[in-house]
Amino acid sequence: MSNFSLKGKIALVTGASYGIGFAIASSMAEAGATIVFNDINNELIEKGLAAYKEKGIQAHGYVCDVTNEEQVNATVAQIEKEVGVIDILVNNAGIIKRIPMTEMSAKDFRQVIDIDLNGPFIVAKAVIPAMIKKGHGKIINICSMMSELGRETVSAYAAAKGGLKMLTRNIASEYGEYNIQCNGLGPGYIATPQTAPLREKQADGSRHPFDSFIIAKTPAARWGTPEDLAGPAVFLASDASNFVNGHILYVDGGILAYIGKQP
Ligand code: NAP
Ligand code: GCO
Repeated sequence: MSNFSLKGKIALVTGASYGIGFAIASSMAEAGATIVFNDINNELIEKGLAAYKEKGIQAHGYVCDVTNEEQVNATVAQIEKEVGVIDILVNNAGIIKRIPMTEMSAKDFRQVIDIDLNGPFIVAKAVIPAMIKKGHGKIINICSMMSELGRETVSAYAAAKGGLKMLTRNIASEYGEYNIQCNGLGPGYIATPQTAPLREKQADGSRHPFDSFIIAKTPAARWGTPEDLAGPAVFLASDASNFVNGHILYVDGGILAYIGKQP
């Protein structure tokens, strides 16, 4: 179907030198888009560029911290000059800190909110004006199971991802009339460096208890892979989703549908 094609589109995927962002950007390139990504230092950009090249993708990489509004504005202006106007933005850059709430400093809490919630606000704000002028735009915010659920140690992350769900709905509400669709993509538990500590083998070689817990809590009975997000991301970036706005598409192997196994 031609309306799933991203041919001629320019996609900016934040924090996409590896992990979920890299897989999403690679799938968008496969669908025909030109890929632009950023990360926080040159080493990551070089690593990312090499990984894209290995897949036959000619990506454009920029050093830019999504929490720095001046840097983001300058980078978006540079991308518009060097590559073109951004048609698709994927707010993927994010961090997590797993600390019990009563032991967490306000500084750590703020840092998570800054990267995971203020970052998407700052980058979306920078790209929307040109999208309005161009007459269309797609913004995909990478949400989480924690946009809906809580669990011990992730208060800041859950607050940020819950906020990102509502920022998604608000961007859709505020800019839908300009033919801008803003949707969320909510990955379940995906095997990436971010979740590696939750999958570390125990000293006796057995599974980490959290690893076993996730397998039991997921009807698909496995962790997701970054590639599981590829098709849904291309859908939300393409004309096939032009009347889908303010929606959060959970790609979680069924976690949110499931009450869990009886112990
Ligand atoms: P990851 O492996 O840690 O990758 C995140 C990327 O964002 C890294 O390249 C990171 O760079 C970059 N980044 C961090 N802070 C940044 C900043 N201020 N400016 C620009 N880039 C920055 O994480 P992932 O698992 O692929 O996750 C990607 C997104 O999906 C995140 O928003 C995450 O919350 C979300 N998510 C992940 C899962 C999961 O199970 N893995 C599930 C749901 C949602 P550094 O290497 O320097 O940190
Ligand atoms: C955690 C996890 C998560 C996931 C993800 C779930 O510690 O519970 O890291 O929160 O990475 O966002 O969708």
